[in-house]
Amino acid sequence: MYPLKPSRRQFLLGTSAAAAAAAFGMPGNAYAATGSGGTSLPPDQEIAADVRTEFLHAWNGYKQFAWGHDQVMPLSGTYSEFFVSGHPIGLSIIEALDTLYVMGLDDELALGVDWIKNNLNFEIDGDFHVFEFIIRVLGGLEAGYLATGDPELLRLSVQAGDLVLPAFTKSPTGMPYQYVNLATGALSGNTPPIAEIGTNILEFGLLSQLTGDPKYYQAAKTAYKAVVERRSSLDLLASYLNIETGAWADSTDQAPNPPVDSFYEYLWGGWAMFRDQDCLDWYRMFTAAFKKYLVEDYNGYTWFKQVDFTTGELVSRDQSELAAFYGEVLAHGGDVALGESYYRTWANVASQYPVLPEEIDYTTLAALSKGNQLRPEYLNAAFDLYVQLRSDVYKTTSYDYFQNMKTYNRTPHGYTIINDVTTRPMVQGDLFPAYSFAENFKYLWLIFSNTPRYDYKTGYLSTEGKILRGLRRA
Ligand code: DMJ
Repeated sequence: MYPLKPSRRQFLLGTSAAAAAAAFGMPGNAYAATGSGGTSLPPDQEIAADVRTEFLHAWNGYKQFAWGHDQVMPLSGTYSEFFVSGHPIGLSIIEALDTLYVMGLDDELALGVDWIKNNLNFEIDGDFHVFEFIIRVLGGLEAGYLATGDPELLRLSVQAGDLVLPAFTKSPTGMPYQYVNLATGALSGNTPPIAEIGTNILEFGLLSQLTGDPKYYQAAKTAYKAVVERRSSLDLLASYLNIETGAWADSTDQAPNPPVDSFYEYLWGGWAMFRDQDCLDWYRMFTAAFKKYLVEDYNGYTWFKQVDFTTGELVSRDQSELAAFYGEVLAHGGDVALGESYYRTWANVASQYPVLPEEIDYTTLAALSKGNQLRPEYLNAAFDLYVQLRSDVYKTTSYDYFQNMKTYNRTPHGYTIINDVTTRPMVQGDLFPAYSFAENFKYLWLIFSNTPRYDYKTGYLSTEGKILRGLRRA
């Protein structure tokens, strides 16, 4: 239990809104505009109970309209498949396993595991996206295994890993193809972004640990190394590589935005989970280059500009909401002030858009892409920064995020995406992305519940919110 200090309100609002805004690095009344209203938060356990209730609201919508399918469409009461149209793999169930566990929803977890054991079949003649399959399916099954100890989940994890491993081992460079047909093994897609090449060392590394077979870890490491070797003399990387020729397909370094974001996140992860010295050295090398060429102070806030990776010349000043997680990685890596500063940047954007737009022009904060796919990244950063630093400000901003979710994303049958966050009322879309079962509610729950089922000191989560270390068996 991490009780809120009586001084919380003072910390955020102080004797005047301006003083508090200054403490948080924001102009004027920016914070009050987030909807916190200046009131103290309810007790942690009350918030946690509410989070679980709202998670169940989303889960029950999925059970009612989409059980066994990949994703629920809660407005129309229908469903859609994520990987291959017409071929469900129960993705939302796989993504939810460890969330159900840490929330103590053991009956629901048992239902989910039962469905997987009786129905999950990877014999599908269709192209599966290797990166998404690894972070969502392999990671989800592994976390489900760690939560339950059920050997069938380990068997399925191994099967999942073996299905995508040839995307790496049959590539001439060791960098993975983008798609694999699960029934035929056919590989396709030869120019992935580097996030798709590097975001696998956690899931593959864990699989090597669980099986004692190093081949998964080695494949991930080979792929990582192949990208790092192609860095420019400035220690910068572009975004897309041809994995057959090894040639870059573009010239822009856009870290930590997609589609390169988790490439850098997993370098830190390779060190944090496996004490891989190369990963740490590479992480430090790229972070130093970011600080030199990408990081800039613009209108009083910290941003990452996009530059030519060979010259360092400015390309653009856009920022994706998906980059908002990066403050927690920086803090993990020892750059706490920079990480907190980048978080404050996004808190300021959140003070102007209660649901963040997918992409902004950071010179004006104008929304370049006005939707929001129920994105968890800003909350992901708050969770990790809170666990690292125990500063109440991350609880308060998370609470605001939760209240805004309830205000804008809630529907009678669950939660849904927003097609336009700039209108009032906001325009809702019709999808509950499966990752929100793995991420949004889990981060909120872990922040406020202080659950004994998670070890806050040693825990480590994947880019998809899967708890790959730190689950404590009940
Ligand atoms: C998730 O699938 C993961 O967080 C991934 O790393 C990037 N984006 C989505 C959620 O926005």
